Amino acid sequence: MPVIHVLNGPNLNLLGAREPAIYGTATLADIEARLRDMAAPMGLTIVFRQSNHEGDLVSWIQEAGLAGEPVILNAGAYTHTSVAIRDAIKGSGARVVEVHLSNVHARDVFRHQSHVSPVAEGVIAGFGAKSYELALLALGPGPLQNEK
Ligand code: CA2
Repeated sequence: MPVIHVLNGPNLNLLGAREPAIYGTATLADIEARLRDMAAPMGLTIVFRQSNHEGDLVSWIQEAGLAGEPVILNAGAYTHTSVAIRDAIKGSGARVVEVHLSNVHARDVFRHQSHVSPVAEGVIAGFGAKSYELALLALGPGPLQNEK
């Protein structure tokens, strides 16, 4: 069964517990369960991971990219700082949809810059947990997939 990696960066393990006004009330476990429910009838397997360590994300992106498996990536704050994550995407040829729960462009100026966006296939931000669902729809099978 085709695999989609869902990779989550620093502090996203706190989802649901703090700052619900910005990030919503869904926990990361809720998001994982929802994606697995959506993926099954699409014939897709989800590998869902979170780490607070940049190197873990670099290794997981390489693993996915070298296997030819696409990635839904919320790199958290590393989005705005990590050249290593950008290089991992570019270097491994990973197909990436960048996601954010919040609309980063409506927030602090330092969140407006992304090292991921220039090497991502697309970006979805601002829809809370639904951002992940939209990313899965973008990558999954469907009548629109080859129209770009
Ligand atoms: O909106 C997003 O998804 C972000 O990637 C979340 C990151 C932030 O640094 C990015 O600019 C935008 C922060 C994730 C931290 O998540 C928390 C959740 C609950 C409580 C505290 C942090």
